[in-house]
Amino acid sequence: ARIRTWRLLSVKSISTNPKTLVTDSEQVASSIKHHSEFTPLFSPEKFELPKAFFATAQSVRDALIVNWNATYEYYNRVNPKQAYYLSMEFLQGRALSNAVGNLGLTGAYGDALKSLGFELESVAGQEPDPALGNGGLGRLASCFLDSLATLNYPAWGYGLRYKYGLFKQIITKDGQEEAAEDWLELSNPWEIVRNDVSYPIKFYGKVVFGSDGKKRWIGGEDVVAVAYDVPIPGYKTKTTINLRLWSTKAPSSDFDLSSYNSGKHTEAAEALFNAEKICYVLYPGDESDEGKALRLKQQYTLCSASLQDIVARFETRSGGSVNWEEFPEKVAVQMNDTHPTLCIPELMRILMDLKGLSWEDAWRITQRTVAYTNHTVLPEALEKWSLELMEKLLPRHVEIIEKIDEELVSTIVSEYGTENPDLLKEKLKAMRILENVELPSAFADVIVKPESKPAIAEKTVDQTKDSKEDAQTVVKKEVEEEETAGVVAEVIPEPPKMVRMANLAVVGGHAVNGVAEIHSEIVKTDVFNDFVKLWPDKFQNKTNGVTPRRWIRFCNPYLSDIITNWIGTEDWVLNTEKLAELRKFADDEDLQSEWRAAKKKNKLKVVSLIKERTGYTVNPDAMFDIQIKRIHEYKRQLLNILGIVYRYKKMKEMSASERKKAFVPRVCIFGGKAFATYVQAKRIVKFITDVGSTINHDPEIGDLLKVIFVPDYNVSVAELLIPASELSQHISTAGMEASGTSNMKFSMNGCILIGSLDGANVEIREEVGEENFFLFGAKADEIVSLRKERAEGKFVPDPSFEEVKQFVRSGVFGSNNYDELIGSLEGNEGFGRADYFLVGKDFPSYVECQEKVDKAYRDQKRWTRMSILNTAGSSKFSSDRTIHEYAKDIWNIKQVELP
Ligand code: T68
Repeated sequence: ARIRTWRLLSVKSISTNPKTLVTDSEQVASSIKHHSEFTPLFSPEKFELPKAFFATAQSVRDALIVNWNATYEYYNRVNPKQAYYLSMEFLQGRALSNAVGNLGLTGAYGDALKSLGFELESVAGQEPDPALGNGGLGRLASCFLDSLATLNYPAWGYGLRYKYGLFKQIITKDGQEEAAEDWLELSNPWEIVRNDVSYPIKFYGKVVFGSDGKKRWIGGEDVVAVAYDVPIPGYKTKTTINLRLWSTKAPSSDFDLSSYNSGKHTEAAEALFNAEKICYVLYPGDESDEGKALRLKQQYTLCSASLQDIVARFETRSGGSVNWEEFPEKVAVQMNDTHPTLCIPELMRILMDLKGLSWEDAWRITQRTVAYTNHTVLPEALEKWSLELMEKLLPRHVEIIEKIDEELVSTIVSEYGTENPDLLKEKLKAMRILENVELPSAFADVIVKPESKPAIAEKTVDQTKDSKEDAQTVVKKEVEEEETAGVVAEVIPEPPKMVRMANLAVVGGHAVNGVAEIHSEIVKTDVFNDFVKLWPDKFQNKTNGVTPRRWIRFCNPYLSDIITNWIGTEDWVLNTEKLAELRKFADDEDLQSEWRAAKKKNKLKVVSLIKERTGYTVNPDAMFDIQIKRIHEYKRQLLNILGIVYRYKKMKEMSASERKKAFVPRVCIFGGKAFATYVQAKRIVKFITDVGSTINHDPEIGDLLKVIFVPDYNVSVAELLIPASELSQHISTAGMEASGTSNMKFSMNGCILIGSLDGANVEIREEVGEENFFLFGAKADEIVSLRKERAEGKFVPDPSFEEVKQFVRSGVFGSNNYDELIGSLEGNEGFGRADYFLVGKDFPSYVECQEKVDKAYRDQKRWTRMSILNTAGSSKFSSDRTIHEYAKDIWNIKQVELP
């Protein structure tokens, strides 16, 4: 009925009929003009770029809505099993070029805008980058949506509509500063608010028994989650799926009119603010208790609203007869990392408390429905929540989690028996969901109580929530804690009771997957090894992928045209296996020269970007050497910049002519945000920009070396940099990068990688051929013994490493002596663990490898061949392949093509 009403309305109110796709440029132009007038966001007298963007977007949105409605209507009719991808982050990037590209309307929109006096590219450039994500995990979610739509899989994404994105990064002489990213300031033309789709979300309160003897949760604070839908078009298909983002508001009764009228304006609106602030920012600071509670509220809002919506859809589509056993045959829920793990107790609560199912039935259904993707092996990045906080905020969920924990304890006890109490104790400690919590009473006498002090595990710093302190500070504190413990034992506080979300996700889900082969192996042999012994079949690998639409076809039209011409079809955009056909032309001189010309055009765009964003002028004929990713110690931007410093020192020791002979000119480009409270990462940013200021102004060096930090790295910046890259750096300490996805994007665009044997690098190297990949550094299985050697003082650093540190300390890069930064590589007194990320260990092999890079680059034929073979070997890394694997091995969903 809703669809019928909409059609009637649309015919009356829109000048061009949007029921059929508007495909010719005249109609497109009239639709754009129509929106500039009848969907106004700006005053009528002018028609400038910002207005052109919004009018164009609104016109494209009409087309998307037609397809969205058709898709929704069809799925309602055939009721297929549907996958739901729950993620706290979606890094969508700009939507306009992607949407017109997927609709096959780039030409029509380009011509239409021309007739109105605009260029499509400049209009598209007006769109703010929605920064609803922080890094690879969020971008992966967006690539998956593109593939799901393109491949006609019935699926939706669910996330939160943050009013402000992550943050805008400003680079000053003091390093990184953060400012609010007001991406919704001018409104978001892609979203469709569904005022009729909203759900109550409760917090706090208590659990009571209802008249039926069943438990009920009476909330103490109520908010409402409202749906905002973002249509996700597939490439060359009518299928348009949905990204449903929740925004929170107070129930309408919560505005206190009498307080307001008595002059207490702020108090009157308090409930409104309390509700709305849940969706203000991605990763609100969580140092304070309020901050922690807010983050937990965000996670619960995502889980609760999405599951209420999914359950409601299941009931509607079941018609009059709901059979809950069929729920897992209609619904697959994928949890993107542990952030949506509350899905497990929330689905249990809905099924038991609201739908009346027994514990056993609810548990079986929940387990069959949800699955968990792990994105990190760093122990401190595995999320934990304080039990105390959770008990206050979500009392009913804690009861459910306690029962799941109790059943797990029972499983562990029967698996390991009680004959060896030490072993049993160890396993319980490692595997339980509740940490530092007494055993459930039924098991109290089975073994002794848990230790009062947790063992000090090896720790590093990762990701966002755990990134407040750098590695040394963490260690220093641990040492201090240990010392204190020895002296006055009675002051040791009780260890905090925690809920381990990863353990809950593993226990509650039917599948657990890592995101690259090496990572999934580490997940099995290390992080979740104990669980693998219990449930070996749960564990899988799903190597990440990226969408070839955004990441080559649309961001690199020059190269795409060349590929299409040489392969003879544009099918490769959907069937990336066809890229392999380029192999046979890798030495063809015509292809090689076209290939280089495309690279040059892309480099010229980056020359302008760099000029505009940093003021520096760089030489487009130099090698573009790029490292773009979140700033993190394990990703080792420090290794890269120290390599550059070493190169600079060597240059300075030579005469001008020697220098020219010895080094290939390079523009070394960095981009990435450091989490606002991650001190060491911010030091690294500052150091890179300091090194840049010195080198870039050194007249002896000129075009031979430039160091650029592109501020405010985001998806749109990546879309410019990746096509222009010749060398890219993926140089994490082996075993620490789960997969990486930019490595795939670079390789696809004919960039050669320098990398450690880590994450998806391993598989990329296999696919493109080891001679087309610059490998260096320690292997994952050597890391533990290398760290031990380092800690025991047995490691003798290479003289080159001593030399580069000495050079930094000498003050060439300003008055700062970089004590903390360089100290972290040494394990001096007070600096805790020595060089945890093994920068010093890998430095000589990195420098040597960079020499090989220079040598290879001098031979442009060889280099171009390597470049072509990278693109040719990148077919595995399409997210289409990844999504087919999830669909088959985890979700059990089938493609549904619209008639
Ligand atoms: C990334 N993880 C992995 N995490 O680091 C990367 N974490 O290797 C992998 O390719 C990518 O996931 C996709 O699988 C992240 O991006 C986060 O952003 C994050 C955010 C909050 C808390 C923890």
